[in-house]
Amino acid sequence: MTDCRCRRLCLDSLHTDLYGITDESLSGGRSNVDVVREMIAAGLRVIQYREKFKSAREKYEECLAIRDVTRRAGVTFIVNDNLDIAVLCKADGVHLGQSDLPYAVAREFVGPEMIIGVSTQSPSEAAEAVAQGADYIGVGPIFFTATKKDIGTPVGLSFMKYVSETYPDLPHVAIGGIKEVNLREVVASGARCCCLISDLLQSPNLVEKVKTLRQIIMEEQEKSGR
Ligand code: TZP
Ligand code: MG
Repeated sequence: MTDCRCRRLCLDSLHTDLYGITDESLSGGRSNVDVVREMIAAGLRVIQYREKFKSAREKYEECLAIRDVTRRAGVTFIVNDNLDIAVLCKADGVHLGQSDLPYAVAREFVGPEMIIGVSTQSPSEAAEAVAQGADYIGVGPIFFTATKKDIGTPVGLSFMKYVSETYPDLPHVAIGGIKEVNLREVVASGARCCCLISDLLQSPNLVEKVKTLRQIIMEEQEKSGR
């Protein structure tokens, strides 16, 4: 059993503007734990551990440390791919791609409390994720990105618009090739929550960068009357 923070609190935290994801290969020598501390200092409410180049042991140990700092800060902690590590480190949630274990199997494994997010790239994948009970969906890759190697064709802004109009109350995370320079168009297409992995991790000052991104999101949401 996990002792993840109250499911209700975690679900509420998904209605946020920026979703943080780690990637040590893009972090300029900082550890994932250091980056998580910076994300917390910047005020992010949801942070996902995503690490493609480490052993299960290393990932487990990092997740334990990240669980500790996120719990103290009251920040929702999600683990990408690894259900076992998510449960063992008592994360608040897991994130599943389309080639990870199916939602129903994952739910059986992690239990009823944990948040489960599912990546989607098409209306049919979104409909399936929603029907199965996903707590939030990933929407993307919106644009081309070099950060994730196994992506198909970018889905573009039209899919973001489709998701925001079809599932207005379902938390989502727009992802893939989003940067400060194109963030306005993503938000104008209906995105309420965005993830910018490389642009955030490679910025010289993460805390200042988050302030800038939040300002852009707020301005664009105001323009579209949200
Ligand atoms: N899922 C879809 S695209 C992507 C993931 C994890 C990578 C996004 O990285 P970036 O650097 O924000 O383009
Ligand atoms: Mg995955």
